[in-house]
Parts: sequence; structure tokens; C-alpha cells
Amino acid sequence: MKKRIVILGAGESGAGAAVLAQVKGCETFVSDTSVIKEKYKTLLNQYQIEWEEGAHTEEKILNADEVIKSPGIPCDAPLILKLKEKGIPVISEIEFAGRYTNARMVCITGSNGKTTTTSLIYHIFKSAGLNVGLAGNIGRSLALQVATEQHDYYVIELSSFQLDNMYDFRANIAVLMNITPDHLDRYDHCMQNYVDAKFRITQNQTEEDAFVYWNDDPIIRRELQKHGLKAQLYPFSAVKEEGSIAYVEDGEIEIQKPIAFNMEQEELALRGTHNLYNSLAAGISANLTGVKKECIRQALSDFKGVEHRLEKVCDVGGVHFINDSKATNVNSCWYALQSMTTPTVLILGGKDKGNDYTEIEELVKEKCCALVYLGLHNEKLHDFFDRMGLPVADVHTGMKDAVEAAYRLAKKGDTVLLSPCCASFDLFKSYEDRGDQFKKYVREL
Ligand code: UMA
Ligand code: ADP
Repeated sequence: MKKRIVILGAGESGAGAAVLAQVKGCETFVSDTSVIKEKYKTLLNQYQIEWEEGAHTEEKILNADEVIKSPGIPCDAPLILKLKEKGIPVISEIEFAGRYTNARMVCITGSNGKTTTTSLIYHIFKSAGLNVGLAGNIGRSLALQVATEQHDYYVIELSSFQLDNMYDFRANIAVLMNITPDHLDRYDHCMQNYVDAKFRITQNQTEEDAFVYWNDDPIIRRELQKHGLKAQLYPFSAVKEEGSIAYVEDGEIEIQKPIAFNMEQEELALRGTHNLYNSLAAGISANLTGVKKECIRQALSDFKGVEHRLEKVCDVGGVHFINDSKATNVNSCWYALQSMTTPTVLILGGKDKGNDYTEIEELVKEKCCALVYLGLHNEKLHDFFDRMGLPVADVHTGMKDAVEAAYRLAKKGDTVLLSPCCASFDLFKSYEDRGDQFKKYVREL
């Protein structure tokens, strides 16, 4: 009898999982509570996959042998709890896809830096001529690629939501950039639950695999003592210190193993301390994969960067504008502020995820000359930042007004930085929409 696979959610993740299940001969059913996007409907129809939209019909779901849950659906959604109660396994799309490929898996997680590091590793692999797929949280379904393409390597960005439902999946190279509070609303506001999800990237790793991580992260260090990993360890840090195998010394990037590698830090395409970490993690991963040193050097120095991450927009009237719309938590804004070299008008705000702004308090005092609060509800920002006595503009109408307010507050030579610390969903469709609108209105000044 055919195995019945039910997929919940028909977005990028679910539609791809459905195609893979179908081509592997499963009885496949897809259910989505909203209207399914045209693009995914076409894909499902092309593979003759049965689907429903507008509701989850329980009779068609609770008879599954296995359920693949889209990452956007919380683990405590009533239907998921019901499936658990009935003993029906609920897995992630990545877990499912991993069963059907022998490709080497390079997986990247962390609270910040995932997309940049994933893109950088992919760029190095591509430049080296490897047959590699780019997948995961970066916006491309792994399952769809496994179903329709053939790759020797996958570079996969993993969110904590994807890691939540992974059990047997094994990363050949696992990269953990850092762990700072994020998405706590999905983890019972318990940091340890979120930390545990991140550490799932190391589960099932053997002595033949590698674990690459930031050596100075206090949470990673603490967890490492608890977990006793089998994988080979590749810790990196900004400067040479105990245990680190990659760091900067006398202006040179050094990677000690598996093959000694060095290059001038000056030659790195990406600037700022956080990007040094991203470059080190990418360099180690490429080195572990056997990419030639010249090729790693070249690719680390000609990488173009990723949109919406400390992206230079343009100068208007001597004011520099930087789009860091992807800074959706406090820690990423910390790194953005840290890399500022001129007085900064910071635009922040949006949908708060339980933020504690204490982390950026000192840097705001040191670097900012004015603040623009941009959100439907700015009370928390007033409560925290107003006492610093900086000029403040309160905007709840949209990006046009925020850009104009920031421009009025800025003097020649200053920088206007959009680095919001928050999700975008109160006033925008997505962080991309927020960043695109920022760039549009800056160019119209
Ligand atoms: N849905 C249901 N039932 C529910 C709730 C939702 O059917 O109870 C449906 C929705 O109507 C929608 C579908 O599920 O049609 C969407 O599923 P999804 O939210 O998981 O979105 P996908 O399009 O499948 O995209 C997901 C990731 N989304 C999330 O984790 C929220 C994408 O990450 C990822 O790129 C993609 O899979 C491919 O792996 C996005 C993201 O926001 C970029 N990630 C978070 C982040 O980076 O902070 C974690
Ligand atoms: P993610 O995919 O984890 O959200 P991105 O590479 O998209 O990470 O970067 C998100 C935000 O975090 C951007 O504002 C970026 O400038 C900042 N950032 C990038 N790398 C790091 C890092 N290693 N540590 C902290 N912040 C970072």
C-alpha cells in the first residue's frame, strides 16, 4: 500500500515537499488554511497532486502515515497537537528531503548571519565549479530541488523552525553562527527551548563530520559542554585565542585546518566584525570541502553582498543612507551600529518580538544623533529611548514619512541607518518590502 503523506501549508516549503512525495510514489495530499498562491497551485497541478485551500479538513489529515509541517505553522497549533496525540509523526520538509539524496549537506544556522554566510559559501562553491544547490530558509525549497535536480552538494540555510522537526537528518558540515534571543514567541518565551532547536543542527553528526562555530558565543560554549559532540570542531574568533582554528592575526586571516589557509583581511569583500565572522565560517566550510585556496581567496574578495543587509543606498545632500532592513532583532542592529563611522540617525521599530533594548543602549548613546521610531505602536521605544534626550521623530504612517523625518534630522556627513530591531509585519508585507520602500523614498528625496 502507498504511504499517505499529508503536507500542511502550501508555500515554498510545502509545495516542494509535495512534489518530492509525489515523485517518490506516495499518496500525497496538501492542505492550506489560506488561499494558495497561483505559482504553487500550478506546480501542484502539474504533478497531479490533490490539494485543498481555506481549511484543514481533519478527516483527510488524521489518516496520514506521516505529516510534513511547513515551518510557519507553530508546533503547538491545535491540529499539530492532535496529530501528536494520535502518534502520527510530524516532520519538516528538510528532514523529508534528506532521505532522498546522498549529496553532502552544508547547513548553516544561527540567530544572525545565516543568509549572508549561506550565500557566501554558495558563491565560493559555485566559483570553484562544484555542482551545488542553494536551499532552505533562504527561500528555496530543498525538497523541490531533490525532486527535480541532481546536485553533489547542498548549501542549506536552516531556521530554528525547520530544525524543530528534524530527527534523522545529518549535516556533514554544520555551521552555528551565534545564538541570541529571537522568535521567542514561538518557544514559550523560554530561551532554552530556542537554544535546543538551534543545537539540533549537530544531532546525528559523526566523527567524519564538522561543526563550525563562533568560539566567543557564551551560549554555544555552555551548550557544547553539555552535548559532547562527535563531530570535529572548527571554532573561529575575531582574534587568536585558545581553541580557535581560524582568526585574524596581524591583518591576516588564518585558517589552521584541515589545510593551512591565509589571506589579507583587507581583501575581504564584506566589512564589519559580523561579516568577518561570516567570512571565516564560509572560508572554513570551503576549506573543509577541498576548494582550492586561490579560489576561496578570490570568492571571498569578489562577493557582492546580500540585499537589505547593511546595503549602501546612496548619498543625498551629503547624508549617507544604509538599508539594513533585515535587522529584525536587537543583536543584528548592535552589529550595524558598531560598524557606523559617522553620527547616525537610526530608524527602528516595527512588530516587537519581546525585545530587550538594553543590548544597544550604550551604542545608541555613542553613535546616534537622532532616532526615528517607525511602527504602529511606538510606546515601548518611547519608554526605553526617550530618556536619552536625543531628538526623536515618531512615525506610524509609513516609510515615506520616516525617510523624510530622518533626512530632516540628519546633518551633512551623517548616516541614516534603517536597522529596525523588529519584524516588519505591522506596516509592511515583509522585510524586503520595508527595505525596497526605504530605497525608493531615499531616491525620491
Ligand atoms: N498555513 C497553514 N496552516 C496554518 C498556518 C499556515 O496551512 O496553520 C499556510 C499558510 O496559509 C501559507 C503556508 O502555510 O500558505 C506558508 O507556510 P510558511 O509560513 O512555512 O511559508 P513558506 O512559504 O513555506 O516558507 C517557509 C519559510 N517560512 C517561515 O519559516 C515562516 C521561509 O522562510 C523559507 O524560505 C521557505 O519555507 C523555504 O524553506 C522565511 C522566513 O520568514 C524567509 N523565515 C523565518 C526567518 O528567517 O526569520 C524563520
Ligand atoms: P539571517 O539570515 O540569520 O537573518 P542575515 O545574513 O540575513 O542573517 O543578516 C541579518 C542581519 O544581521 C543584518 O542586519 C546583518 O547586517 C546582521 N548580521 C549579519 N551577519 C551577522 C553576524 N554574524 N552576527 C550578527 N549580526 C549579523
